[in-house]
Amino acid sequence: MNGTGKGFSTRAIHIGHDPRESQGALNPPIYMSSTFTFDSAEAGGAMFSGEQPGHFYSRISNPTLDVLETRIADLEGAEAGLGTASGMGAITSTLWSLVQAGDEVIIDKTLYGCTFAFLTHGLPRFGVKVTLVDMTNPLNLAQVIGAQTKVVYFETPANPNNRLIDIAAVSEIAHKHGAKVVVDNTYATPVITRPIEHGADIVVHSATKFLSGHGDVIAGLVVGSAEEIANIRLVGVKDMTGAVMSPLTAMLLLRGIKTLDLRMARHCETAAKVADALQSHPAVLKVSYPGLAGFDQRALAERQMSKFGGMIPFEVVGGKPGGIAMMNRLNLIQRAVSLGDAESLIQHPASMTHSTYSPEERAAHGIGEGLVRLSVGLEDAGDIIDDLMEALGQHNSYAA
Ligand code: 4LM
Repeated sequence: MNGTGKGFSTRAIHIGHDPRESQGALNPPIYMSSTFTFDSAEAGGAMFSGEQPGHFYSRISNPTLDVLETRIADLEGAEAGLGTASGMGAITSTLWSLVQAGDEVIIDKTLYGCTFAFLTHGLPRFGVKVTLVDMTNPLNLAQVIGAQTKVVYFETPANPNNRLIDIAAVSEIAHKHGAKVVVDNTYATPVITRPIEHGADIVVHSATKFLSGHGDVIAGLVVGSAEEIANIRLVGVKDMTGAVMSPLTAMLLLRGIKTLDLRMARHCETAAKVADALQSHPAVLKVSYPGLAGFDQRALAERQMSKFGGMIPFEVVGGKPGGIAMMNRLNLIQRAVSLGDAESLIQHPASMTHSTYSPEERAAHGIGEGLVRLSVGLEDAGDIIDDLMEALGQHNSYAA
């Protein structure tokens, strides 16, 4: 199907697969094949040298992944896409392709815990300088960026506290200095924000989350220019990480993405109701949801996001013990890391997803010890709110 002029859901369902090319199969076949045969030894050589297109080994490309990669690139407004074994596979394969010893990467202060660990503990071991900047004010970036800077990296909204970064403002500064902008769009998904339209060069995803939507895969995706994606495929994934996505995972992601628009609408609609209910509860100190009138970066949220997401970080009276006790009283909402699933999930970043930060780093980066993070699922809003209100209603022992 030619996607020109077609809406997001139509493209999410059709782009990249023509049933007539697969014996009429409505869904693309799952090519569970590690290797592909050559018509002749010469043809094999020509594929290896890049002179002849075609699949020859699934660490490099696979027809089922082709469909997914075409689809996510289209939805993000990019030229090309790449599937990886996990979100961390997407992030590490991208950075290993873009930097070498002596280069600098500038990162925002708030990132998913393992991304933070890779960037601040991993890359510097190989001679890459990593500089942390509070990019909520893009002028902070302008003050430190230099000729050594090859990559500017951030999440928006950031995990776990929903800080937002102005993609257009940061990209303008980065490009003036010849640096590439890499944005982790896991939280927003292309339904809410398409970073490339705002000036970013490369978008990475933990597709494990909203894109899959069903908690049944670990997967990652990268999109960008055809040239960048070829580089990340042939250097990052093929040689540096080997973080290849399985064709079965690609199929499950294609299934998830068909309903992405519908699911995001519901996640966001319910999250707005839940954020409102939490905010009015006396045992809740702070709710950081971009859809709330009192959200710190409300103007940027309205400019950069078409909806406000399914993630709600909040703090209850009583700090960490108060938050943990409240989590333990929940019955419907599941205590688990990850996000974007049909099931509502709750976790405590300081002891779980962000335990890779030291307490001092968490304090400096706006990740409170008492913060709990709710991923609002697809259950009925009233049931999610009832569960929270019941857990919070018994919160008197922590009242100030
Ligand atoms: C979590 N997150 O927060 P894989 N980028 C972002 C993420 O939130 C994550 C990854 C990358 C959580 C996992 C336990 C913004 C993960 C890494 O887990 O490698 O697919 O993605 O709960």
